[in-house]
Amino acid sequence: MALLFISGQDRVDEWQDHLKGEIPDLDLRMLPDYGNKEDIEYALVWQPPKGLLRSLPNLKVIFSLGAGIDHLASDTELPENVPIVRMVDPSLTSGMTEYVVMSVLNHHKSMRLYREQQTRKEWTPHVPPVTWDRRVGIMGMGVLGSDAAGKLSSLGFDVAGWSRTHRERPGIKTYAGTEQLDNFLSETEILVCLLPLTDETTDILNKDLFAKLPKGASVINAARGGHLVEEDLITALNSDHLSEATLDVFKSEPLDQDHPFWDHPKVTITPHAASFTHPSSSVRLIAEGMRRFENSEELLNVVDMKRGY
Ligand code: NDP
Ligand code: OXD
Repeated sequence: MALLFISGQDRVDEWQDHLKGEIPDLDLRMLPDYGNKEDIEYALVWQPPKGLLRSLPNLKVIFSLGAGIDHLASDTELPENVPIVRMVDPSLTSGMTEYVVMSVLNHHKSMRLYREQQTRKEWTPHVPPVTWDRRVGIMGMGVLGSDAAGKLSSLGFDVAGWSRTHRERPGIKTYAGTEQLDNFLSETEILVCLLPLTDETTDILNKDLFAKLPKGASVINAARGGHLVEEDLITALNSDHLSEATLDVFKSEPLDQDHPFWDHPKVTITPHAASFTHPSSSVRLIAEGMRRFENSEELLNVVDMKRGY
C-alpha cells in the first residue's frame, strides 16, 4: 500500500519512523519524487500543493495531519468522492486543553499585568474573582472545545459553550446557533475560539462581536487566524473595551515582522503552537483508518465537506 506523506513540519524522520513501525508493509512516498501517481492509495497531508490530490487516480482516503481541514478545503480542485479523515488524536486534544487552560489562567490571574509591572519593579496585587464567578465562553464545542470546557469546569470556572447545533454537556451552559450567540457573549468574560474555519465562521471575531462582550473581557484565539478581523481587535484593545488577547493563529503565518500585534502591550503571541499532532500516538489512527477502509468498515472522523468541517 503506497501512502503519500506531505508534512508541513520538520519532524519528517520522526513521522517516517512511526509510520513504518505501525504499518511495516507501508510503501511510504514523499515529494518531490513520489513515483507513479497510480500507486498512491492513501495520502497523509498538511497543505498539499493545490491540484495534486486530484491527480492521483487511485486515491482511496485523504488523512489530514491537522484537526482543521481548511488547508485542504482551500484547494478548489480536491478530488470528489475521496473521503477526508481529519485528525482526532488524544495528544492533539490534550495539547490544546493545556494551552487553553494556561491562557485562561493567565488572563484570570492578570499575568500580563504582572509581567509589565515587573519591568517597572512595581508591587501591585490584582485580586481576581473566585473561579466560579469567572465566566469563560468557548466558541466551538467539538472535540477540542468540549475537552477544554470540562477541564476548566473542574477548576471551578463558570463555563459556557457555543456550537452550531445544540449540545448537552454536564456542568456546562450550552448555547447554539446565531440566535443564541448574543446571550452567550453577554455572559462571557474570557472568550476562547475553537471553531473550525468555514464560510460561516470566517471573520466571526469582529467589532460587532467584541461590542457584545462585557467591558474588560479578553479573547483567546487558538483556532484559525481567518476567524479574526485583526484591525477590529486592535481597536477594541486600544479603546480598553477588551483587556487583552492571546493569539496562536494569524491571517498570514508566520506573522509579518511589521505586524502591530508583535509590539502590542495587550497581545500575547504564540507561533501556531497551541497543540501539535504527535506521530507516536496519531499513526495508530491512520493505520486504523486504512484497515477500516480495506475491510469496508465505516471510517471515523470523516469531514462533511458541505458543512465545511
Ligand atoms: P470539531 O469539528 O470537533 O468541532 C467544531 C465545533 O465548532 C463544533 O462544536 C461545531 O458545532 C462548532 N461549529 C462549527 N461551525 C459553527 C458555526 N457556524 N457556529 C457555531 N458553532 C460552529 O473541531 P475540533 O474541536 O477538533 O477543532 C476545532 C478547530 O481547532 C480546528 O478546525 C482547527 O482549525 C483548530 N485547531 C488549532 C490548532 C492549533 O494548534 N492552533 C490545533 C488543532 C486544531 P457542532 O457541535 O454543532 O457541530
Ligand atoms: C490543526 C492544527 O488543525 O495544528 O490540527 O492547526
